[in-house]
Amino acid sequence: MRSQICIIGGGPSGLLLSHILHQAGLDTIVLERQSRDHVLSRIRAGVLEDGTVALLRQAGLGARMDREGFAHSGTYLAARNRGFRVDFIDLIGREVLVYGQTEVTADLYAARDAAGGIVIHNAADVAIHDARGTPYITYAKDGSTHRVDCDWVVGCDGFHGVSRRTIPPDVLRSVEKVYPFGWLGVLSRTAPANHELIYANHERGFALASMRNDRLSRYYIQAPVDDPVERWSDDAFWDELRRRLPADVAETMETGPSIEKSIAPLRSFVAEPMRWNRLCLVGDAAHIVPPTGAKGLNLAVSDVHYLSQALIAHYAGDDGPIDGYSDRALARVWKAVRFSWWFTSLMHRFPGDSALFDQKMQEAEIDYLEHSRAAQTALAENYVGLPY
Ligand code: RFL
Ligand code: PHB
Repeated sequence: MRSQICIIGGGPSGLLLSHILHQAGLDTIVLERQSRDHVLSRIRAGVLEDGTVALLRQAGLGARMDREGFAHSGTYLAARNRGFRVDFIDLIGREVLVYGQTEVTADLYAARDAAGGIVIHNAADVAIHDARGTPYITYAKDGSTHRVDCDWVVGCDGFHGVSRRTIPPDVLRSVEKVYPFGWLGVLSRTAPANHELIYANHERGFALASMRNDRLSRYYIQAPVDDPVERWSDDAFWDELRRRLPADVAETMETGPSIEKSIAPLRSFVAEPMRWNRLCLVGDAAHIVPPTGAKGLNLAVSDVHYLSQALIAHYAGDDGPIDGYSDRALARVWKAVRFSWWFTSLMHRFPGDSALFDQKMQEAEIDYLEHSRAAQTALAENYVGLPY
């Protein structure tokens, strides 16, 4: 097989890139290790920046999102069981949309199907060859090895994928911070605790009240990353969540059986550069942020924006944008890494000797945020999303 661009990974990055390039008349093949059902069953992000929403609409992917997504013009921050609202519209005149990554991915698959796009699932042992010259990819499926020749390889294969590892270690520089805790997440068919998200700082640890729709809630609590999920009964989860949320919310919130429960580690990670010869990296393949700022999926979308423009320019005879892709994408990535690190540091309990001092500093900063329009504006700008 031959394709101008071979995309490894059929998550949101790979599918969106494939879709936008197709609309510009470029041909792509997407190779995905998992089945489609597996990709669509992963519960992940829930909050879309306004720039992400605009890009999805522009790519013709806005119909169901605009019908079923929920515009949130603010969010709540809480400390010591008391919350206050940060009003995005009042502060910066922009807002976010609550629409799950699962739904974005389903819309992308529907759009690729309608356009006759090629997405090969259950592709095992994907390997990248000759990325320095004329690249080709090999993969195994149905008992035989297949080959795709291409001009460009794009690694959209997430943190554990093969693409980043193909770049020689003397070229790639990785920077990483692993946080000493994880997030225990629960999805339940219950009404959301509040009409907007609540990010809660508490002496027992962070908690987040989020949602997917009127009858589907998503909650997280900070927990030891090596806690076995089975140790957390539903009752234990709800009791701990209620202890950490604002008192008025905890008293009235609906609880019920969990339909998904998992623990995710928290890390900040950036690999530079995001291009090596004919191989480019996009999304989680190049960078990871802790979920506190809701930035991961949104960064994947901004990478797709820069790279799609760059590849379109390349095929029109202009190599300036593709030569600048890595620097351009990373400039935005680092700012989101900073915001996610800051918000994580502000809201979580860190083990260690200075725990009480750290807690006092957090409470003072949250108090400052409550009463300073300047501080709230900085939060709102970053949360709703920096410009492309
Ligand atoms: P993905 O989604 O990981 O997709 C990569 C795809 O590549 C496939 N793959 C391979 N295919 C072929 N060969 C190989 N060798 C392969 N190795 C892997 C995988 O099967 C997969 O299908 O990366 P992508 O597309 O870059 O998208 C990134 C986002 O998924 C991620 O950043 C977000 O989910 C992060 N995230 C959040 N982001 C937000 O913007 N807002 C949020 O509110 C938010 N909340 C979250 C999150 C991530 C979480 N977890 C579980 C880590 C909440 C959580 C709990
Ligand atoms: C979610 O709803 O899954 C979610 C929302 C906001 C975050 C992280 C996750 O910051």
